[in-house]
Amino acid sequence: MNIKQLAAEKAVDWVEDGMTIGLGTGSTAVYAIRKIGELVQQGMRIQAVATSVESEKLARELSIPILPFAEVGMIDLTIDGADEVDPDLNLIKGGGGALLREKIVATRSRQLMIVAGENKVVKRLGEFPLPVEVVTFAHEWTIEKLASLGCTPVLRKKEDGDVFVTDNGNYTVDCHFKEILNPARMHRQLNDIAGVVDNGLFVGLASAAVVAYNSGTIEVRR
Ligand code: ABF
Repeated sequence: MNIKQLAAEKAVDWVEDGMTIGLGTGSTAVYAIRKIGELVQQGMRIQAVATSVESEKLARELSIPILPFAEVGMIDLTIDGADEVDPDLNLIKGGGGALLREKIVATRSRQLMIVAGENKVVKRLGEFPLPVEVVTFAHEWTIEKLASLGCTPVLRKKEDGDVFVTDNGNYTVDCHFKEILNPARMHRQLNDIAGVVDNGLFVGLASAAVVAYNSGTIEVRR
């Protein structure tokens, strides 16, 4: 079992009958979704919302009941991956291109449990380029504004060279800061830029992180 799978399947221990679950996005979250699919096959009654088209497709293939958003009160537990986790459980997310739906689901969740291998744990956020979701209209101007915050912004492209488009029809700009000294302040500065939809800084949103180490140990940080 690899450490992504170790962390993800441990987090599913907190899934209980009757819960509404937020399904994350990315390769680590896939392990959690598959484990939840097994619980559903064994008769556990849960319902879910997904943070991406890709995760919803997998959930439906596994017969995990998907709830229309209008019918969701609060989400009991969201299990999701991350690109970086700092000692305060602040995160960089969005490497998978799903930051907007992930943040919307996270802010509707009683608990956001992050699942990650030890390689995602950092002392300070920012070495991973910070993803920022921007509208396509005049995105060149938005990119210039992002640069004025002290990063090197790079419009995300697909392998075929076309511009990556998110599930929401927007673009993603990867902002190379090297380090982010004040994530809360940076989050506000980014979202104050006209054209920015949201950014991959998740400040004060995660309630726990399940971290798996190559040694085989699992740590639950709260
Ligand atoms: C998603 O999972 C993203 O927010 C984050 O970038 C990604 C991490 O991917 P992986 O689990 O494949 O490392 O939630």
